[in-house]
Amino acid sequence: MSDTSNRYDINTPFPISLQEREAFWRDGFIKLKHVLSAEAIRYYGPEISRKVLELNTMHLPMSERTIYQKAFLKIMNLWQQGGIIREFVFSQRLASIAAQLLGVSSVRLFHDQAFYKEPGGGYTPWRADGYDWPLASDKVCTAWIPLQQTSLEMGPLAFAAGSHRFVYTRDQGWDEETQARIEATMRENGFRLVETPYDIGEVSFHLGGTFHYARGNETDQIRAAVSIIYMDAQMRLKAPENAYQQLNWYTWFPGAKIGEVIATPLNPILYPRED
Ligand SMILES: O=C(O)CCC(=O)C(=O)O
Repeated sequence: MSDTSNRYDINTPFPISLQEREAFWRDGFIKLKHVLSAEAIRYYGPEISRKVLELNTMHLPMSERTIYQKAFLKIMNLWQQGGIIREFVFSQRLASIAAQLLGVSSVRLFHDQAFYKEPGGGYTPWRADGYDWPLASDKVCTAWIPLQQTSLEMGPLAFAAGSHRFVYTRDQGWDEETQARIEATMRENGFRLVETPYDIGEVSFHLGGTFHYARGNETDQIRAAVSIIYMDAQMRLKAPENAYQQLNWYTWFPGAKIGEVIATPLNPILYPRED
């Protein structure tokens, strides 16, 4: 383990209480303050941002982009860049929180993604990612880690509390009319919208089935965030039920076999650390 991860305290335990675990499974998400220190964000954040902007291939003006392209710049599996970015994604503290919330003894990496919402960037459409994942159980969660204090005006990740067990169609459009319809459906089914700012170092964790969205970035500052998706280390691949699941199998689990534990080189065990 490198010295810098110890210096910035991203590997020490962060105990989750029974109440927090119950709230996570009741609401489908939880927001936790003080998971990372401001120093850690200030140390890892600029290097992640440098890499995201270096790897970004989206240079169209906002007015010429699709709704999805307006929402964010997206770079995937940043951990493969190595160095301190890998160190960040491999944080023991974050992975152990995921394991505690999921109630499993060990978690693997599913994948990571950077979501950079530019100034004037549009809304992140409502979605529940689990529809696209060929996973045999619900023991999978996403840590959403903003790399600055994130006000409402910047577009913090927001959740429909309790929506993780709601069965809905995956094939929703991304236009504003559809967004309003999904939001109304969430409301009608009693799923409270939780849309609140994030303090520096605050991190949310949500289940694959939880509906979430983010409003557009009305500020002149970029809203930088990294998602790390963790799954039970014993997670098995299920037979894909749609084209998205098929694509995600080939992208994130190349070579994994249906019915077997997903353990490709792209899915290292993150907690407990093996080396
Ligand atoms: O950062 C965003 O706007 C979207 C993030 C997201 O959808 C996720 O982490 O699952």
